[in-house]
Amino acid sequence: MAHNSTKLGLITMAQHIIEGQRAHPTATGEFSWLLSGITLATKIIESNVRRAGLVDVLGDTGTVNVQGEEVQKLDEVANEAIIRCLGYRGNVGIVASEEDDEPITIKEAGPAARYIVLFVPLDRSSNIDVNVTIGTIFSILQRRGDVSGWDGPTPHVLQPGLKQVAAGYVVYGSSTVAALTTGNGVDMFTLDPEIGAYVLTRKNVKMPSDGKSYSCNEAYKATFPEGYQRYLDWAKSEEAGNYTLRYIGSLVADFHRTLLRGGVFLYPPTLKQPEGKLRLMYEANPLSFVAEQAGGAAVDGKQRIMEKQPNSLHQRTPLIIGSKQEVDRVMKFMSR
Ligand code: P6P
Repeated sequence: MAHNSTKLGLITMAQHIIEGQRAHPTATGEFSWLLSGITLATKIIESNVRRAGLVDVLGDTGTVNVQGEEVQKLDEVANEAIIRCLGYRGNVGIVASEEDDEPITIKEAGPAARYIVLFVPLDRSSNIDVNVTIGTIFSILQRRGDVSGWDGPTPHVLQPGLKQVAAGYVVYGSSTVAALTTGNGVDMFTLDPEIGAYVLTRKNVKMPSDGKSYSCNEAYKATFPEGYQRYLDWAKSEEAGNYTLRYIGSLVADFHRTLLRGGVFLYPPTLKQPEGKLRLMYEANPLSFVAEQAGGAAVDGKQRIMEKQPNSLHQRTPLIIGSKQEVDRVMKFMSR
């Protein structure tokens, strides 16, 4: 093993993806080129996150986005970084951001328009003001082959999660970690600030099949549908035995912990948001792809998240995601 200071033993994300593509003779380097656009943008985001307070990126911009949320200065920095980095990749035809009302068409047709990238530039960015972990989420689709002509980006964007060709997230925590799936398991990469590269640190990550931990904002429990309330009451009962509650309020951070430690994350329907709060296309779908590739599960209380046919870019969904046994257990309380 080469001495750590030479770092010759390391495998970067780009190397790992290219090696993975060698297993697919039809694959071209363009997919790894696309992903390097995303990782470049997250390095720009990370450098701003790490210097928040030293550079003027804290606080809000005084504007409200399509979600009705106050746009934080870092939201704009992150959104701009991802759109610019993807715009120059030469193979991304459409980008769709949580921050923007409509998808942005970069290229309408041809090989340069092959990929569609949906993303949350900076999830729960308001947590940056109190130094709490935040994250970026991305989902990659391909243009539909069964749509002839061009009637705008929407028909190509509104595809179920099962059509994703890749998905992942970056969690800006005590270290900056990227989790990625291209449909052959989940790998994790840690950003090495000394060389500015994401280095492979966990291969073929598997979510524990169970876990006595639930992650949910119980402040809204009284307005959850009864099945969820029954599950939460059970989890606190002697019969369940020693469940813990862990909730950071950043979806990426709560999911990352659930992926590594097991347990279940729930964001049920509430009185205020009867469809749920989280967005199907660029939050639930990408994290569900990662969860399932790691052996976990993700449902909306009725059906598998990735089978849902989206009707609109920003539509919301209830989300129950985590260890297979824990998701199945929650679902049992739905049907009682
Ligand atoms: P609440 C961020 O706005 C977000 O959508 C997710 O990051 C997080 O899981 C959720 O909100 C938390 O919502 O209602 O508990 O503050």
